Amino acid sequence: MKMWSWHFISDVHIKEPGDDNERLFLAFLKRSIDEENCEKIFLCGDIFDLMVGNFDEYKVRYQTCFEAMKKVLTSGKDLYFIEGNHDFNIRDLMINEFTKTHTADGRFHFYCDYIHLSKDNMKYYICHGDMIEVDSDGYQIYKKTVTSRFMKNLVDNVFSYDFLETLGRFVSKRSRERGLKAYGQHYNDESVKEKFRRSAIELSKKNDFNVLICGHSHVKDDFKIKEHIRYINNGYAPISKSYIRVDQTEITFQALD
Ligand SMILES: [Mn+2]
Repeated sequence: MKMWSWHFISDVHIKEPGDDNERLFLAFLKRSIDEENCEKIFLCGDIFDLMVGNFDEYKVRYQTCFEAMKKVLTSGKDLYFIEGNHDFNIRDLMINEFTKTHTADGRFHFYCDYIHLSKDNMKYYICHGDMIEVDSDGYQIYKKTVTSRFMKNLVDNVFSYDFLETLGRFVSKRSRERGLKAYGQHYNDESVKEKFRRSAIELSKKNDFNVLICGHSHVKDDFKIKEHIRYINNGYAPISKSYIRVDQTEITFQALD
């Protein structure tokens, strides 16, 4: 049997070029590229702390990250990008960068919502996590609004990059302050963990999968929903300093330093 592995990371929240979070992300990509058996690399949302709208300025600002992501493709591996709630409305930016202007041979895959994949008789449901969270009706309405066609047009054609940068930093700071109160400072809050387990259970009632891999909660978890159904969350990457590795025999957290 051919050896293979898939690597997953989310919630790195890179705030600026050269910060520790970017270093963590680059270490993840390098490790994945260097592992010969690694076939697919999944970026499951909130890789960037703020990336909204199809602005070329992001390619300049995060040039190192974009180059490293290209390297994944030139090394012959598949790269999957799922939008998070901090990096969204960027489909055109990503598709242009990794599909049209680059010889990616169909290895770059972009998703706004979730991915369903099967391998060796196992079914995987992969997403950021915000859209599966239970008891979040207000958030779902907000998400529908900010990702609507109207808002996308507004962002791309009316707002400027500088204006969005300023607004984004303000909103992001506010949501972090609220997040800290709601989710606890140490990212291992039991009530958040319990809520996401509940969300995973609900999702498993309506969708057929063996493994759910997501992020968003910032709480690391590995939970057996029932026989042959499992929920895995890598948590907030700068704290967990790990990524998820799946291969033909097991699913593990791998340390990153
Ligand atoms: Mn998130």
